[in-house]
Amino acid sequence: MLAKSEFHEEGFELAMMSWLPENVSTYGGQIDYLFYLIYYITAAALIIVTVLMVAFLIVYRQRAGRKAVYIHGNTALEVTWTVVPAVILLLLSFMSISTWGEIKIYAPPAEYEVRVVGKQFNWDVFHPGPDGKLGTKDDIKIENEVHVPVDKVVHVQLQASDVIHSFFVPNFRVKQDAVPGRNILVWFEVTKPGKYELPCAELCGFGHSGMLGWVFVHTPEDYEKFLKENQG
Ligand SMILES: [Cu+2]
Repeated sequence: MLAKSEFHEEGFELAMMSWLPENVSTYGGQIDYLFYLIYYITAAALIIVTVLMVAFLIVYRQRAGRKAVYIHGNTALEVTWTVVPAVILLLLSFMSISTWGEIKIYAPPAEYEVRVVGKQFNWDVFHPGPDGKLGTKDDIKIENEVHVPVDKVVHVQLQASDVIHSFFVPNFRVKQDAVPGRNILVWFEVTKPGKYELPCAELCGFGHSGMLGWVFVHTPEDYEKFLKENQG
């Protein structure tokens, strides 16, 4: 298993030739690492299988005077092509477990908290008001806009009021279903201020394709400004 620091090695960043949206979250590198690892393994398998198939088609094609031979299989070959993919799959599972645990199970303590409720066809977002606490009278409710500070652990209490939606922020490498009747914790820490797309990634009805929100990641000064502008 690779140490975490290796995820950010320069050589690796170059080798990825990323065509994914820019990663701006602390754990995005680990997701991308696994994504590209699986991508390159499957690409290699595709190339090997295709080349062999074409080669066998040509080499063993029907020709005058050549008789087909009956063979009963090859134990060594069969063991190899069973064991090698099994070992690769096991390795991938073990490598994914720690990343999955870090993102989905062991969230670091919240430094900022919002509540996001998916409904047909909007995101209702509740921010803590001037008292800094979520779930109080001065909460700031905005449709389709999530405002969070940069470099802080953000907890999202994810809910849905009608059908299943999916909270998807490609730049953060975050995707989580919002399920009616459940409160699901999503967390992230963003390293770069900006405005990032938040589409609903679960077909949730006729207005699904228009269900688009934005996550605004603020510097501390910008966040103060947002608070002032939205008081009361
Ligand atoms: Cu939706």
